[in-house]
Amino acid sequence: MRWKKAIPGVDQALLVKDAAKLMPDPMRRQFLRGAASVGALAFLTGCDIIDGDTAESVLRKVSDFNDGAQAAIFSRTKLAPTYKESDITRPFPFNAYYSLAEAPMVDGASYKLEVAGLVDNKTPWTLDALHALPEVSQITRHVCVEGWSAIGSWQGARLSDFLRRIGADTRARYIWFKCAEGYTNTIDMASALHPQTQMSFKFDNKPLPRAYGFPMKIRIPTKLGYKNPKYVVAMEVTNTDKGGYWEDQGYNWFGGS
Ligand SMILES: Nc1nc2c(c(=O)[nH]1)N[C@H]1C(S)=C(S)[C@@H](COP(=O)(O)O)O[C@H]1N2
Ligand SMILES: [Mo]
Repeated sequence: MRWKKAIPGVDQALLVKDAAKLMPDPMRRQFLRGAASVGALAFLTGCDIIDGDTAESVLRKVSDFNDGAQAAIFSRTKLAPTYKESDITRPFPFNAYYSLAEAPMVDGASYKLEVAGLVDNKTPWTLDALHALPEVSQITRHVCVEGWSAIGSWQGARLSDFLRRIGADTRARYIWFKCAEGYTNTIDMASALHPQTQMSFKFDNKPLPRAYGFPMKIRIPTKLGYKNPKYVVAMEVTNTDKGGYWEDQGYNWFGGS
């Protein structure tokens, strides 16, 4: 794992434990129960602690973490920080539970996004129809629990716009996503309706490369990387928590704000 090299000479597990001690409850309990890692610390402090910080400065950042910052992270309505074009990490990392050579190769021409559950209109969506949705753009930080983060640029439709168009029952609790290779993910409705939650079709203003989830990924800058499903082929609006690939293996369900 890349993060083992993050801070030379510092035991990452001890650092994470020390940082947790500085956190107020219930944040501490939530953190320790869930994705307690250097990556999650980076997410919580809003800093890229991987790029050359000392253990001391990481701990200082956690202890400086005031009520305002916490409200920003745990509120589902506040916006994630945005960045400049020149901040984009190049090359942007690929990550999955397999190598890039094994990543799904989805055929855009025959692709149809399946829509199921508590929605008025279950007609599957072609890529052309999806691309006709009003476009929004964001440059935000993607944080992986494995201990790296990177700034990327994504363009696509607001997921909330899409949900309105299909007549989704937005009082439902969850949205479940299914990906081409079998990865799955459940998110809460408030996060789905967050203004920065995006159905992304482009990375850096170009069609989403295969590495980053062609033809569509769900980009949620208020959540950790594993809550951002790539190669999405189906979604279901539901009141049943159907879990997800990493959540089922013990990662924190919320994975962010
Ligand atoms: N379909 C699918 N989506 C996925 C994953 C995956 O393995 N399969 N990995 C998740 C994790 S842990 C991360 S960090 C990001 C990586 O996205 P990237 O390759 O665009 O950096 O995708 C997330 N979404
Ligand atoms: Mo990740």
